[in-house]
Amino acid sequence: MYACLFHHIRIHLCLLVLACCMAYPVKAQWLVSNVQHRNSQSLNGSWAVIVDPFNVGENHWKPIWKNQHATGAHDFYEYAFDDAINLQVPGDWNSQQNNLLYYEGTVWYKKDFAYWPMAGHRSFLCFGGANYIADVYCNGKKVGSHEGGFTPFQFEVTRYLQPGNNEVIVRVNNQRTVDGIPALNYDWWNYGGITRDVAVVTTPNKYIQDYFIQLKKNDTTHIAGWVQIAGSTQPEKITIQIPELHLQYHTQTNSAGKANFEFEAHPALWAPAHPTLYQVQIITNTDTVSEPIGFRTIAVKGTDILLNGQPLFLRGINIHEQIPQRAGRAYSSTDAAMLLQWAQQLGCNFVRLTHYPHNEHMVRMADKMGILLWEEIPLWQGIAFSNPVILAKANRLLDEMIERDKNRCAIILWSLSNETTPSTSRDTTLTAMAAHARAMDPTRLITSAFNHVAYKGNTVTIDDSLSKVLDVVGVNEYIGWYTPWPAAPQEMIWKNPFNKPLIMSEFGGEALYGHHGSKDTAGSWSEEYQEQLYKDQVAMFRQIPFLRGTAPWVLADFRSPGRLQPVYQQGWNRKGLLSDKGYRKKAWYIMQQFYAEKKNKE
Ligand code: GCB
Repeated sequence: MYACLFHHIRIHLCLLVLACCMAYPVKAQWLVSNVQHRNSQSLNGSWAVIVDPFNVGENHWKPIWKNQHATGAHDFYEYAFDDAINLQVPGDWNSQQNNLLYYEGTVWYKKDFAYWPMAGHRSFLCFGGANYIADVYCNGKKVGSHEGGFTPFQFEVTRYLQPGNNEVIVRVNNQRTVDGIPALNYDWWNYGGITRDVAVVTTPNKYIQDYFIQLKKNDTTHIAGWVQIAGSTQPEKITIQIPELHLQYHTQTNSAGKANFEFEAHPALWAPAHPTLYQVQIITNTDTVSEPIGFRTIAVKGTDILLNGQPLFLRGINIHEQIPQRAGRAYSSTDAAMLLQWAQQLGCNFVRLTHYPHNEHMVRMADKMGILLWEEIPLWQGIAFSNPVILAKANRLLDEMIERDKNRCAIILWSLSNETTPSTSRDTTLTAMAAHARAMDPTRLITSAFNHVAYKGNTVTIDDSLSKVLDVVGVNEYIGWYTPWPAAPQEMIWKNPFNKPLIMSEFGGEALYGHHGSKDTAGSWSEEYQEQLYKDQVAMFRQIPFLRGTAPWVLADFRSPGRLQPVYQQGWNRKGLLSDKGYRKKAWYIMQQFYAEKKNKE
């Protein structure tokens, strides 16, 4: 009986520890930037998985992460990776197994790999992303945890790896939580799993950990930034080279391993029409890294957005990280090329990556293709702002997004949030986040998408007071869909007391591709209604003097569990300009024409 009681207490203790771990996961540190161009071994491919709906694998008296095998006659284990099913990584589990389509819970992943540690070197396990909480074990030891489904995380595993066979086990749990970011309810599929690339990166003991290399704010003739070396307290020589520009700059780190720099340079400026990238090399005595980097400035003047000092209109579109035809998460550079080519076919020079940082392929592809980006963290409606843990989590997500993408010239806007309801705790949190993002990256613009505007007769006033902490105001409006037209579109008047550029960051309505009906009835779910809505929106846009960009909601239909209309939606949000097979709806052509006109005026 005592044994039983003891076992019971032990289970409860384990559950308590588990609850604490899940509520306060260890902050994974940013250890290696530019993972794609390092000496690395990919762990992508087939991983063995155990689906654990009641999350018993951790508190089990023989935990799954130990991956033990029966030896004695009375020995047995109620799990086995050896006979388990496999899932592809990167990839969500929902689209790979029919019975996991709606699954929200724990899945254990295991990968075996051969690795030969090199003397005088360090090893890092680098995950591009796993939704939502990941606990990582290497050869039977816990190496760390991470919370957040859309940002990278890394752990040093030098002391855990051994020559020859190695094993990594990851528990991924995608249960929604009240203090999560995003929280309990959101309008996209809760794709779970190790959704992005995994690699082991090998570096020398003293290595180039991170760097920030961009044009100085408002200055097209100086490159400025910093390089951080890990593993050294002695001054280390650093060379920054851009061979194509015949540039070679030498400097030295301080006792904290950091070197700040600024030097003259005359690069061809990166812009959508000529997305020039230069191979930039950073060289120390022990390490070298290199990657393509573009140079441009971005600024705001009154209600204008200036790219390289020139005003521009952002011909945008919202994109979810989903391949509609596959009904699953996008994860590769081929996926990124397809989504961004669609955007270019629409006439876009700008994409809002909704509602979370997309995989790194997307951002690097935008650099190459010349597409400006808005990148945001998934602080989406319904966030528990009164809980102080939210600010800490949100700042950490901002860190992880900015750490990964700060050298990508395509990104011009960091977005803090989407459709948050004004309150004291919301205002304090977003204000602190804006300051945090600016301290991390003083070169880019800060924005947020708000939906609180005041309607009076034919006048719409931007009235979210938080607009004052932003550089560019984003407004999501669904006039013609969730909000009836208060007046004829061409008679609508927009007022902006903040004297800042406005991006209409969302607008649109639903239509089932191939379904035809009344252009006057929203409930017809018809292409004709959606087409008319876009005509009306465009008519209204022409009357807004401070409008500097538009981004329809959304490029393609996407899966969403809350879209329950059994005939027209069937679990899909149908606001796409493209169908779930990638076919163009009538509204596509309205936007395409508007963008062609805008482009002609450039
Ligand atoms: C919004 C949200 C977006 C939704 C969209 C909709 O305002 O920002 O995430 O998917 O509306 O379709 O309702």
